[in-house]
Amino acid sequence: MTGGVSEPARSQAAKRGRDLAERARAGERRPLARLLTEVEDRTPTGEAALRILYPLAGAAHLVGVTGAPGSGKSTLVAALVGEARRDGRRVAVLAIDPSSPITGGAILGDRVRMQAHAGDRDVFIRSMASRGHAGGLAAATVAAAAVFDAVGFPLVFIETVGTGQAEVEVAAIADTTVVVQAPEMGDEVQAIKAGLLEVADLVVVNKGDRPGAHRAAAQLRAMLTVGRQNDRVAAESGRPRPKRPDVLLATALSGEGVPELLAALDRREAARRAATDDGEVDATRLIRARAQLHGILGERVRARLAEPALEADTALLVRAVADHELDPYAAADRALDLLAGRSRVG
Ligand SMILES: Nc1nc2c(ncn2[C@@H]2O[C@H](COP(=O)(O)OP(=O)(O)O)[C@@H](O)[C@H]2O)c(=O)[nH]1
Ligand SMILES: [Mg+2]
Repeated sequence: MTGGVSEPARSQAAKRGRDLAERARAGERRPLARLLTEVEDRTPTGEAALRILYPLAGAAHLVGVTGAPGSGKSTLVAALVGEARRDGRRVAVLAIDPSSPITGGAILGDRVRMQAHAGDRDVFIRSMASRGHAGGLAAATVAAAAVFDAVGFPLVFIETVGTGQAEVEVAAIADTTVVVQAPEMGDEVQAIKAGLLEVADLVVVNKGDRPGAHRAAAQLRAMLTVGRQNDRVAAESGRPRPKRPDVLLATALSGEGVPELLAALDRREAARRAATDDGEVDATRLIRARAQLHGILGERVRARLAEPALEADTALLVRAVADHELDPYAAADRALDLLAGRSRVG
């Protein structure tokens, strides 16, 4: 939207963005909440703030937590937050809610589970609607996580419901992705169907207190071992080697297995750091950067085409597609030509 913003409005937004960023960095919670809204809505203020904050981000460990509804993700995240607080770390939680942004029952439930941390100033819990993001859900999530990162949260949990493709994509942009399974309901099959195991770095079989939990973990381990044998086939066909996650057992309600899970997360993050320090390319962070760039590009293109100079020509292109005089691909190419100043439509 920045394209159509006037100069005074732009400098006003820059000032507000700077102010919010500074106060959030000083630890103020309300400016941080405001900042997240501005960033999520992709306002000029949000953009101004992100421009300041982005260079300060990059240090946090982003942990995606995904899995079927009811598998215990929120309970597990609350337990992980408690564990991380024991060693004094500040923790942020981004809960991506697929239902309505305000009345979502899932989030109401999550609030209850996060209640233990309600009075803790070093824990910040934020929910985000999964629909209606101009640049895409992945881009909005990355932007919000970058804010947490830059204002001093070294650990950020991103909880998504592992049902749709968008949610799977969001899981894939985290540094480490935890897929949560519950022993009932033949969940291991569900995870395969949803493509979840492909993005998993760690699989947690939660509800270890329930019958069948150990067996579910054993089945998953066996299945992933078979997968390992397929790696050679993948390598020979030139496809990237799929992830081969470890399987852990936990009981989020009692906290059993939670310290081990946090330790496993910390080990993975330490290994990732060591690898990048050695000059290895971090593929996940490239995917994350691409999601951001593509999200912003799409938005910038739309904004430019809506500017007075190109508005009429863009309308002609839209009309031509509607009348089936032009296919939408050709129209998109012409629109890009317009942006490059190479041609006019009419
Ligand atoms: N028995 C048992 N129930 C659990 C455990 N963890 C979570 N639950 C319950 O499972 C239900 C769903 O948990 P929730 O964290 O909201 O799942 P989410 O939808 O994946 O976020 C709640 O009633 C929890 O109390 C556990 O370790 N054992
Ligand atoms: Mg939940």
